[in-house]
Amino acid sequence: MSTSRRGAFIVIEGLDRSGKSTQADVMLDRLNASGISAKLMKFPDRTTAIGQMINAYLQSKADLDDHVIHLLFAANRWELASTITQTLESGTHVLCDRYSFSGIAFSASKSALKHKEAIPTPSSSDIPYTNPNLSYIWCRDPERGLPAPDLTLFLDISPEAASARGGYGEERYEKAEMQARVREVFGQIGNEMLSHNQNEDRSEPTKDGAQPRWVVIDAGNDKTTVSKDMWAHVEPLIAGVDSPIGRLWY
Ligand code: FDM
Ligand code: MG
Repeated sequence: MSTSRRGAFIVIEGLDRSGKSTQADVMLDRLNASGISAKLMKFPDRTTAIGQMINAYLQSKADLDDHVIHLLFAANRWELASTITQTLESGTHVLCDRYSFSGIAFSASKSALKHKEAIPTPSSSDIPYTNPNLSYIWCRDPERGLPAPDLTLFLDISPEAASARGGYGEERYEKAEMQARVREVFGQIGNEMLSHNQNEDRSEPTKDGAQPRWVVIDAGNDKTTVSKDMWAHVEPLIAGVDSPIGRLWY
């Protein structure tokens, strides 16, 4: 890659059991096998002090207020934001297994579950808050300003197909009803990202315009098909990116 180009920031999102981690490994191997420098990251990163608090919460060894755990997930990204930026600027691609979109989707859908209300939407009814607990906007705000992915691959799978892959595990959130809610909020985030893409006034982060920033991949297909579908969107980025690193929701 030429020295003026930075690495691409590629995020893989999706429900539990959609194949994110498997596909991230496949992609990393493929890039490395071609001599392309890429680093794999994952959120939550459970190795930091904040990550250990998140881990205890997910394993039900600790109880935390819903707002607190939401902010810890966001803080876990902020503590690694400079690593992401520096890695990209050094010309290395960053592949990331989950990011801010999981942060919003899981917290906002938890609120919807708890209150048995419709999924909170980023509409005017949100300001002033009609749903003060973990509204979509409240959940999104701590993520504002984080490095923006150049591409997000959303691995879409129905909760039924996901649970047929061997059932959910023991961690918090690994329940069919929650997953169905999470998928709805992910759909809403996708719509918001896509409408943002179509705003012609935006100058960053991709200049060529050909690369949509949020792509839905049918993760119900076999592993090889999913890898191939994902690669078609990643390939245009492997030569590096010219434009500066964007920031989320600015
Ligand atoms: N999760 C993940 C969140 O609730 N918020 C976040 O910001 C992130 C990154 O944590 F249920 C949820 C999603 C999942 C759980 O994730 C653990 P992994 O990928 O299974 O480790
Ligand atoms: Mg999990």
